[in-house]
Amino acid sequence: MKRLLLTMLSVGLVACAQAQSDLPFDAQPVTSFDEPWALAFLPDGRMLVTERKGNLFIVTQEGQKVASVRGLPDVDYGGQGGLGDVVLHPDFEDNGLVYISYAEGGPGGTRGAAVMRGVLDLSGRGASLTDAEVIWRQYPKVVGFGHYGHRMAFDDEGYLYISSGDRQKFTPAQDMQANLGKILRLHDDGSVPEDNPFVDYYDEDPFVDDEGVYPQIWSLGHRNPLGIAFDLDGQLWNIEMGPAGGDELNRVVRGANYGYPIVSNGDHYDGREIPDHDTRPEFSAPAAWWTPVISPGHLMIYGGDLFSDWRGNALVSGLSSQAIIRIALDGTEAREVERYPMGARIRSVVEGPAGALWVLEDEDGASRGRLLKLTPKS
Ligand SMILES: [Ca+2]
Repeated sequence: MKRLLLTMLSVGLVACAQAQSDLPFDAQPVTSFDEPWALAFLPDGRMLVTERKGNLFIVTQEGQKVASVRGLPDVDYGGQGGLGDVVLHPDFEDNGLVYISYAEGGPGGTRGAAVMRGVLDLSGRGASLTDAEVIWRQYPKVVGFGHYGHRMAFDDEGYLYISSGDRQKFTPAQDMQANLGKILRLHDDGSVPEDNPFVDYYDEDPFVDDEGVYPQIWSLGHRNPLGIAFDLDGQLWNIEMGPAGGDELNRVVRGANYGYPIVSNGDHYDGREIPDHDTRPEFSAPAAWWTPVISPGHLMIYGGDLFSDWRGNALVSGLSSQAIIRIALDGTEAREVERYPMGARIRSVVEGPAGALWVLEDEDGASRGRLLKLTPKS
């Protein structure tokens, strides 16, 4: 409730400062979805769009849903769970590989995120995911419906990064025997690169064996990292929901520990204090943080020419803040420069062909799950 009140206050202030007519873009509604979550462009200019209940659509830029992709896994829909992210393999045009993330059920009412890849077969009627295989899973599976994280991004060398939330269990973010509350780095088939920072961790800790998930870990101490993206220099950033206050944008460094739940610039929802980052300099502090929160749903870095002033900026999708937040990145520094009120919870913003921005609204209350196309105001 505290978060809600603070957010309503901040939205009100922003809305007063900048009326809709002042937005630097036109927002054209294209179509709408049932609880959409992620969007990725195919080389032919069409889009893949996920819906949380388990649908993956192929959609034209005019908004026509030309196919619902078959061959998807059963997803554990509920709470924050369901079908999540979708990304293409960097060599998609040769291998047709598509990666999806989703929540799956386990024994005893447990759940966890998983990543499946398969070949997108567009040759027949409709579309299907063939030769599908699960290449990664959250470990351990736990009860509860929140903080899956499960965003994905490939770097220029073809390594796959996965953000993994703490599943609202706090301590796993610091537990090297769990891959919760981490960012993982994998080969495209889910295997572990030998140069990952913690592959030899069992030499350092007598209480772990050499069968654990720690070789996957690239960075730790994350809460619910809902966006990961590489900037134009190839540096990885992540955005994550803080607890009551303290949403974070982190410059993600190999082997770094971002301190959650030991430190946070927010505090627990029940009012208990979490020491701020500046009390424990051994943990990496965020490059930018927000109280009142913005409730980030996704992160992208703009690389296009259409919004030419925004090149190299980060764009954060704001859920409770109902805004797109533009952030200037400068080496290790990050600074919010502008906030665009959208009048709906924003789940994802993606750069499309020719530099237009494609926005997925969340579907919750007055937010209607629309797909919008943003172009500079003419
Ligand atoms: Ca704090």
